Amino acid sequence: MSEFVPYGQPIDLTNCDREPIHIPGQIQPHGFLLAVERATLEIVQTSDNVAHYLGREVLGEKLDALVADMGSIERAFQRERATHAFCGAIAGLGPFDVIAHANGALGIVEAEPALRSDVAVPDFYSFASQTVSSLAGAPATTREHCQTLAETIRELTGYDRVMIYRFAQDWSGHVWAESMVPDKGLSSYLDLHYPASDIPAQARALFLKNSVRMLVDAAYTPARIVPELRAGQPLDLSYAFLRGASQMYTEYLLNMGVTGSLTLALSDRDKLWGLVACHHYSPRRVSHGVRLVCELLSRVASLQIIDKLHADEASYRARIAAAHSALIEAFATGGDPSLALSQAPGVVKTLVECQGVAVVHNGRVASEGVVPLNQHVARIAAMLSGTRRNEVVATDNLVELYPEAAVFPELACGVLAMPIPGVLGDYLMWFRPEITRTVKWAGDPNKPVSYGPMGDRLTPRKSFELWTETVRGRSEPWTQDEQRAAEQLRSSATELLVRRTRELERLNEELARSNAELDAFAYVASHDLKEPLRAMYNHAAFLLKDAGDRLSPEDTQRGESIIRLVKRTRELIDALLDYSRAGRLELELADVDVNAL
Ligand code: BLA
Repeated sequence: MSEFVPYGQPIDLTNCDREPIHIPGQIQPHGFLLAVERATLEIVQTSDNVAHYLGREVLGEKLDALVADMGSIERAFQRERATHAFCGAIAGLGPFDVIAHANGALGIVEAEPALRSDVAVPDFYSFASQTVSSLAGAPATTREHCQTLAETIRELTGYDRVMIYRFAQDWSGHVWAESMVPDKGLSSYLDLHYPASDIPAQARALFLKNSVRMLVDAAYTPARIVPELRAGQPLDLSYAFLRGASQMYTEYLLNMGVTGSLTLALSDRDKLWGLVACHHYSPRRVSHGVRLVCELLSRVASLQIIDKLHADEASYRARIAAAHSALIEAFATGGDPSLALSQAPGVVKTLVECQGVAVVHNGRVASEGVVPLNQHVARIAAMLSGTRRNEVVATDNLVELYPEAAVFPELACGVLAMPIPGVLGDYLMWFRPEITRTVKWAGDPNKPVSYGPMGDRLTPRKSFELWTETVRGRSEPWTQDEQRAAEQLRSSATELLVRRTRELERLNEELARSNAELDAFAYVASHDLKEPLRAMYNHAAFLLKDAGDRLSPEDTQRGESIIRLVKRTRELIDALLDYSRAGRLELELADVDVNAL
């Protein structure tokens, strides 16, 4: 995080991401605050509204002179997290909800008049535990789960609107679930997106320290901490419930017409993943007990939701694995994998979430779903095979790689491209459109009620516009699982190709071996055959020579016939022998009269 603007310096839209909100120098006035030396219990700082509650100033007094139940305060002083010490009297007045925590050498005590309207905490606990078990049992989607949480929190707290706000990787966020009071004509914020700057890093960090945050009245008059500084330092209120709010936030709320808010952290161990944001259109305060129950509920629900998200991710991975097998089968069938896939783009499309898919094979494009024109797809493939050969390429900003993509953001701003092994320039491509095309923008629920001194920036409308700017030309990014899916598909396909090449080599070798065997056989056979032929020739020749004059002309002819046939047979065997000798008949070009041929 960047360094804080020094305490007391003015904050505006240019430096609000560095506002030191943990040292606001003031608290909300629905309670009062005492800071004491833990060692001596001397009250060294107070909020300047103490007299309003206690009828007098108490600075310099001892805390144990005001409070009867010091034991529970001392116990709370052992902890950094603000802990409910007791509900009871202070200085003979009461009852107050007293909350205390330690901050270095100081102990901080916060007191809020107890709310008479409160339902007993044990009732809330049983309500909460019922809700938790019904959430656990429900076979719902993650979003439905969030919806249940929003409805439960609204029922529990009575706020007009309860939203589940979910952070993205870049800390922008969107309203994921919403429950509204039905009879106030409120319009929905569901699915609206906001930039990271609306809840800056230091505000998010404080939610990990204190996961419940109530602002009773955005138009409050602050109660100042006096004395303002001790040893030159302002009082650190990171863990204090009464901590005064940033004007950036109060003005934001007032511009929306919202006065009271309650915000609860949704985290996964030490990572904030969302908020429960409650709005009320008039000032609203709920007791510490109700806040505790909400906190408990949010913590448990957060774990359940994270669990469900992990399960969703696992089932997406299983879906990817199934598609992977189907694709590999398509690769394996037939002779030409690219061709096989170009005949089955529908199978390709099932691998990852996308709007469309294209198979590029020998410069030709087969597609399914929404994709850019074939000529663009072919050019993207050619460009990638030139610059990123053999690489899986994933981008949520296609224009960066292929500037012409600027003209079709609704078709493709993101591409996941996988070179098909074996044929240079053949590709599988999955496409996603610009994020804003997939975002719902229903009516104008963000119409501001008023503008404060910072103008129209602190309005959801302006925020949404700014968020839209940050994602212009970008698609939903490809997750690691999705990129890995393409990598794995490529390596499986490569493996398949290698295996197939090896198989071919093996077949070749086998063929060569049987050829050699055949050669040997032919060689031996021809020799063996020539032997009796030679004998036949000799016998016939001797017969003609020795008994020539005793033979009839027919018998002489027959004898000559035998000799001719033997010669002919020998020629045939020689031809076979020539063929069977390695290299076969080698033809010298000089042997052939090409003209005559
Ligand atoms: C705080 N801003 C917040 C919080 C929310 C929002 C939920 C936490 C609330 C809390 O502390 O109780 C934003 N609230 C929203 C949004 C919606 C909503 C987006 O209901 C949409 C429906 N805020 C700005 C800008 C700045 C800024 C431009 O919009 C300056 C960088 C600052 N927001 C800001 C600060 C806080 C805050 C400093 C912390 C307030 C505090 O704890 O004092």
